[in-house]
Amino acid sequence: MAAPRDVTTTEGARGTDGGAMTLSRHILESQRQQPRARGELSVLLLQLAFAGKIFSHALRRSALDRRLGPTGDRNVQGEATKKLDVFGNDTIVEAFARSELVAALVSEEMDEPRQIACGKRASYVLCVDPLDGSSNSDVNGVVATIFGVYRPARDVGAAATVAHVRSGRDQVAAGYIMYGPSTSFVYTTGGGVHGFTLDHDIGEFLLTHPSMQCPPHGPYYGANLANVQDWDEGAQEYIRHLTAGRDRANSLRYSGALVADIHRSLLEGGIYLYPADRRHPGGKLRLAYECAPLAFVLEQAGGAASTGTAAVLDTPFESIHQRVPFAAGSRDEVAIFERFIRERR
Ligand code: AFP
Repeated sequence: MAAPRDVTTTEGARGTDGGAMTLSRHILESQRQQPRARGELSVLLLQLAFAGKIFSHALRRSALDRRLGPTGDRNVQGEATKKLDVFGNDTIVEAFARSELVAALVSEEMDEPRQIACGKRASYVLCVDPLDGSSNSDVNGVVATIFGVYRPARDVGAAATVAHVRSGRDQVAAGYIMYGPSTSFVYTTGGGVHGFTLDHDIGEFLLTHPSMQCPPHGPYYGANLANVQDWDEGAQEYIRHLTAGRDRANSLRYSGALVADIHRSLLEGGIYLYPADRRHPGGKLRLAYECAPLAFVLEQAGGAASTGTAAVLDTPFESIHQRVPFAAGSRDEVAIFERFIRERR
């Protein structure tokens, strides 16, 4: 789906007719280029943006409204759940519970897919990580919502089901909402990657990063180096390659929020790594709602995302909380990482 013609002028984002390029306008202009589109995906994306505005507002007030800290429970991953994890998940569920836009909702915070009663004939399955980087939420760090919109194969008239999602290639849209100094909405529907910034004064996401391109290589790498001794040899060799000699210009940037580190690579080049380790023999990050959506965004921006041995988007789905090793960012950096893995297997 080709992106609508848009330009970013000095006074901000404008359409070619000089009007402000809002997310709504951008999505609808993209839809017009799809003659068979019925508008459901457009409304689904705008509903995600609405949930992002709600969450952005709550995050900014979280300390004031006593929303910080743990709930005392653990999620299906066995991870301690934060109050903001629950709020983020509830916000997404509430945004889609009475809509006919999705047939099922998959979330990091829910053991099983949530079937949406009104979505019996919906074409899409929505997979989300409502709060990526929750370990940052109590320390005013960057967090994000990651989303992947899947259109699984299905019988005519039947509801789309998670069971029929084959891989990340079944996505028709993906992106993230990053809650940092500003709130960004970055998405793709297969026609490039486009970034919007929330103007809190008017409550609109405005185009600030049209047609984002991931540099083929870059100076930054992000990884939890406390685990490096548990990585396989190829991954360890790659880190030694990155840090060998003083003339290397590589700099470590690891924020604790996958999206923040990927967003940096998307804009300035670099690589993010979470290889398998002793605590996570199959990798830590989840395929359906973390790695595959970000892989779609990166590939659409000219970047790459790999498990180390295969493209993330080609990795078959086996379960909704399936984990994979993850190396993603600039395509040249990912290719070098894959070469180290291949040569030392
Ligand atoms: P949380 O959402 O539980 O904080 O996990 C965040 C994350 O999935 C990803 O966003 C980070 O890059 C990575 O895990 C951090 O993992 P480590 O704490 O093991 O480095």
